[in-house]
Amino acid sequence: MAEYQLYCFAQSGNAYRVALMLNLIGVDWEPIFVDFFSKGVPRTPEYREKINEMGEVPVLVHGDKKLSQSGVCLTYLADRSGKFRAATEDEKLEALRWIIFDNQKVNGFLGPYRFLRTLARPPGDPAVLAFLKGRIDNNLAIVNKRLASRPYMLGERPTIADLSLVAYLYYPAEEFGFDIAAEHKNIAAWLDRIKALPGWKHPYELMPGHPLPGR
Ligand SMILES: N[C@@H](CCC(=O)N[C@@H](CS)C(=O)NCC(=O)O)C(=O)O
Repeated sequence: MAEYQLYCFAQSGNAYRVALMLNLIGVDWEPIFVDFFSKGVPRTPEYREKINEMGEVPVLVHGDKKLSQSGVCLTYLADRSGKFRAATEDEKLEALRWIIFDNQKVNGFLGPYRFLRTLARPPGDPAVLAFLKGRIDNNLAIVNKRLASRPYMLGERPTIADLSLVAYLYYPAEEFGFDIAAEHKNIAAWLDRIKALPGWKHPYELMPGHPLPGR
């Protein structure tokens, strides 16, 4: 058994944050496939009882520790490995600030938007999609502006704030119906910088479950 296990599935950008971090820090890890699309596993009482009472992936298992919320998992891995860590107290607070903004407003809207537009059967209500798209454009512009004057979210080096914010940003543009990198040039350059880090892999390479059967 690998040192770390990650409950995940390929389409989950929330899980990708942690899968990517595990790969970038070069630890021994393995994915445990959670069948969300055909079996709704995270919604089952068994999953909530045994794996995560919040009914979500990712869940990171390390020895007798079982962690959920990608921001918590990233913090744990950064503290243990010393990599992608926010170093000073100010930097830690700054990383947390961006992780919360990301979870709620950047990928927190982008994930449901892509799900409702492309993956849900039946697809979501157009009015809901229009609301989400408006918020996404606004919030990606905030990140793009931030990246105009620094290579990474906190400054000169990549941290867990960056690894949180890339959650859904490498998935194909067709899945969103718009091209994030083409519309936000600083985000595009930043995504390329992160992609060049040793150990980077695409979410569909890192986590099981792609392509979805019958799609
Ligand atoms: N803030 C959480 C979000 C986790 C989350 O929403 N995960 C989705 C998959 S992408 C999930 O498990 N959803 C279960 C459901 O909708 O029932 C994190 O960052 O870990």
